[in-house]
Amino acid sequence: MSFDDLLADDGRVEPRDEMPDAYRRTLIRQIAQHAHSEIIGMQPEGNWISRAPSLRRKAILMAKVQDEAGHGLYLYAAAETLGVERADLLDQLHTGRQKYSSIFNYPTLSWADVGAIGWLVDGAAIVNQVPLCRCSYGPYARAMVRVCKEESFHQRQGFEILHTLAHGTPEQHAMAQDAVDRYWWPSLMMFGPPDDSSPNSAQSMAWGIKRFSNDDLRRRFVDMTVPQAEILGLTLPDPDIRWSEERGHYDFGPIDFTELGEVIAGNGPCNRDRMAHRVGAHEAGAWVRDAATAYEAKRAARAEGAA
Ligand code: BYC
Repeated sequence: MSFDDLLADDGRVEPRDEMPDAYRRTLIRQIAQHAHSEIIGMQPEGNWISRAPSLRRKAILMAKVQDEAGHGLYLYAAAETLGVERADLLDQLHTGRQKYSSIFNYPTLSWADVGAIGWLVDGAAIVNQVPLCRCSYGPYARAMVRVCKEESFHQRQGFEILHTLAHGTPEQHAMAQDAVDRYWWPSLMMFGPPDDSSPNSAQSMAWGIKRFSNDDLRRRFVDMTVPQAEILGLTLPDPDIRWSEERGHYDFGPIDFTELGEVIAGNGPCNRDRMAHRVGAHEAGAWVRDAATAYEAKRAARAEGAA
């Protein structure tokens, strides 16, 4: 079946199928940036592993951060089915030629931030990623199924942390509120620029890579989150949020997209630290990659000798 027929039939494009170069390039860009976001996303939460308030919290957080590494792994593997090398993708991340999500350039100042990331950031990730389970490219769509299951656990652990704090002492409640105040707007920015200034959306939707626009997903996230904030007993830092009977959605106030532009351009609060840490970790891990390569060469030589 031709590429166009396959898309018209809502079929899945597989690695060996013919596909336009621009489709391949768009997928490599999006999947690689998604993978980079997963591994950079380990840093803000990793910051709290040693200071989590109990052994139980520590074990849960370690498992979550480890899950993010796994998500990066599935996604780099999905990108590799398009004919690129993981080492090249990492090089593009390290040299600033590929992006990662803006959200991971904000600091985690208190334990409540771990809760806010789980509730809001993983919540936004789920809203963005559930439709990607139906993405037209098979390996990406299949990777997303497992990622979404794990993200939904992450979102609940964040909600539970915030619920505990919000129902604790006045100081704990204030800490939870402060985290939500700082993470709310950056979470809305995760969905990308508004539709009328999103250069990639129209083509990505025509190809069935994106199933919904940035603004549609952002609206869906707000609709899902407002009632949850009420259950938590926390206030979202937007006085304009109110239910619109007419639209059947919550209205919300204007988003400062100049901030998103600045963060994407490398000028967010933590961009430099995140990249320095990432590049440092990569360099420190060189001996592991060398050892794995040497071991594989030895194993292959042995197998050849035995044959
Ligand atoms: N941050 O035309 P647009 C996670 C870029 S992982 C940075 O709308 P597109 C998690 C965009 O790349 C979260 N850059 O683009 C992990 C484009 O630049 P390029 C990551 C952004 O691709 C660990 C330009 O702006 N999720 O949740 O159609 C722990 C114009 O934008 C951002 C994914 O990657 C941003 N926020 O739509 C916890 C999901 N927004 O590439 C949680 C998959 C836009 O042309 N990706 N840009 O140089 C997507 O769904 C889409 O790529 C986006 C952007 C909706 C993000």
